[in-house]
Amino acid sequence: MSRTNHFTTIEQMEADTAKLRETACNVCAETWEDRAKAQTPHCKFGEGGICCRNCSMGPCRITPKSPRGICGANADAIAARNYLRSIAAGTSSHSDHAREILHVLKSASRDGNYQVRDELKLINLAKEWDVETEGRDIYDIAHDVADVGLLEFGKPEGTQRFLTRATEERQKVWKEQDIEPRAIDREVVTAMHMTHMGNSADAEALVRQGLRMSLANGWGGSMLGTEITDILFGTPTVWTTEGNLGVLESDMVNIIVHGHDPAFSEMLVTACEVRELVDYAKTKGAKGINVVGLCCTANEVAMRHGVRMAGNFLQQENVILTGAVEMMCVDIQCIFPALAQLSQCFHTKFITSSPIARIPGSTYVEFKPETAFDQAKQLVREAIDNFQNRDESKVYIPPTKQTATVGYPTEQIIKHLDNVTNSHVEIIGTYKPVIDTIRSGVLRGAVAIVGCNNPRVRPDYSHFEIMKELIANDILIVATGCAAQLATKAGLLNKDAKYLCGAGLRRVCELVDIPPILHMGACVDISRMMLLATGIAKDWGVDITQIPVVGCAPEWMSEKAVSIANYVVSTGLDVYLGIEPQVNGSDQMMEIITQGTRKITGAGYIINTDPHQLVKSIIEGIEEKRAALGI
Ligand code: BF8
Ligand code: SF4
Repeated sequence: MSRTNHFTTIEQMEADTAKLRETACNVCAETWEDRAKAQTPHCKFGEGGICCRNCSMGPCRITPKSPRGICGANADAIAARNYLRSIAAGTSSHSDHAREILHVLKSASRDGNYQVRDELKLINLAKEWDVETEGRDIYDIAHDVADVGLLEFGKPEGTQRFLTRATEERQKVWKEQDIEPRAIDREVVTAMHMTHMGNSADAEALVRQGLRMSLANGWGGSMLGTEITDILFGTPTVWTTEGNLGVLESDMVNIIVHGHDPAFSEMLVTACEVRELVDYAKTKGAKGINVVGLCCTANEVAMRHGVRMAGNFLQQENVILTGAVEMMCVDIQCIFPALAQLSQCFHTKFITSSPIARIPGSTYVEFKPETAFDQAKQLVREAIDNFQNRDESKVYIPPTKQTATVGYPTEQIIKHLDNVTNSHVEIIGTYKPVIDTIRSGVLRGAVAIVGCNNPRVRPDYSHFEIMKELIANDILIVATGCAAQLATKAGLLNKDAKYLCGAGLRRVCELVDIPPILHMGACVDISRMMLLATGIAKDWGVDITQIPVVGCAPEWMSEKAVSIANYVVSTGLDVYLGIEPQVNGSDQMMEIITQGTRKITGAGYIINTDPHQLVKSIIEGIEEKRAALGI
């Protein structure tokens, strides 16, 4: 039985989790709720960012009695160095992900495991990068494009190629402020060098490097990741799918793909469709193979194949706790090491696949582009063989799920706008229709809601409250990552969510035939949001800092999110945070991240851990931008 309402409340989601925690209790397993409790209260030095272990004279902790570390570094220096190191880790994660995808493009061939699916996007990128295209084989072009892309990581001279996609005003700001990112690896290495013992102690200089390095992510690594993934696997299109635990099937072989790198999950999804394997599943008593996604992988495969989504970050243990998962295959990032032990309480096979994410207790199958499809088929076969080991006495699948319309990269947004402007040739292919609705006040503005969920606040609650309030106030939302997953679980990606909107947004949803929250993909796809905001500013003819568009990460937790928040601020958009960055042990750092960056990039953070107050300040911020534009 499925339960599909207009939307699923947080209380319903929590009730499902409570049932699954009973299962955890029965199999003597712990979950993040238990560990979060055991970790509370959190270390105040860590929370404030004022514990330094950058050399072995320490660790040094800042207190009123000991305001300097042994070397003399104060709270400002230590908090800023720790903050910069977070941005370095986040930038590295997205960018290394992109590098892997570029290597996959390098290995692509007509008869190999990976092909070029979006030739037009490849040709356009080749032209943007001055790679010869005339009369050449598409794979020769692809390999040259991959080489040029790979050089973005280590080229000795010059800045990131994608910077020229930004508005002229942004390019000028980045140049004048000396935060134009050079090679991606260079920016990360510079950050690590700056934070080594005995180097920078100046908080502002450290934050400036954070801005520059984050741009190497948003307008470098992440943008590369998105572009090359589209070239290899196709630019996403609109799909109707479903989300939440109810997408697991009691009578099918359930295979979960979890992580971020689509090279792995794409192969598994394709393998699950192989006729011979589906038939094999039937010989084992299953009705078929049910492949579903978790976290950002879910976003990737939902947008390209309509694959259903089991949930977001803090749902990962719940999925195993259903007792109905034959295999969970993970690649990189945001994977709880706890999953290995938890899987052992059930029949679930837990497969790791990347040398970047090795987890004790997992079965490690290193995934290689040359053998990818055979490896994927072998894993699916093993999952099918495991179906007979399912212990029905441990199985409980909460029936809750919602339908969701997903897959709105910028190309799809433009296409939908074009559909309603067919008589006005001059605005075809532009954001002018949406600008007109913002100008006239039918829409007040737009908010990009991104990021994780986090036990520091009631998980998913902040997302839900903020989203409902924004759409009720005629503010369109674009979402990625685990925020988009919450919208999926809640039913807010359903076109019926228009009934929760103000009259203006509802009219837009009906006219353009969209839900009020547009699912733009995984966290690397926040680069798509940067291009969307850039396109709006260009078509409007104003600076990006002027448009009534902001970013919001209500429940962020990862270092990737710190890097993202910095590149969004560097791009000129304010970022509203529902979790405080770990720098509050330094008054100077709190001032820099909320005010100081405004003098550099024109934007900064607004922080409030109360979602109702946060959404109030978002709406006020949007109205202020409108007033400044005289609209
Ligand atoms: O990159 S939103 S918990 S899954 S970090 Fe992770 Fe956060 Fe989810 Fe995707 Ni993004
Ligand atoms: Fe202490 Fe300075 Fe070493 Fe940090 S770098 S641990 S503050 S002595």
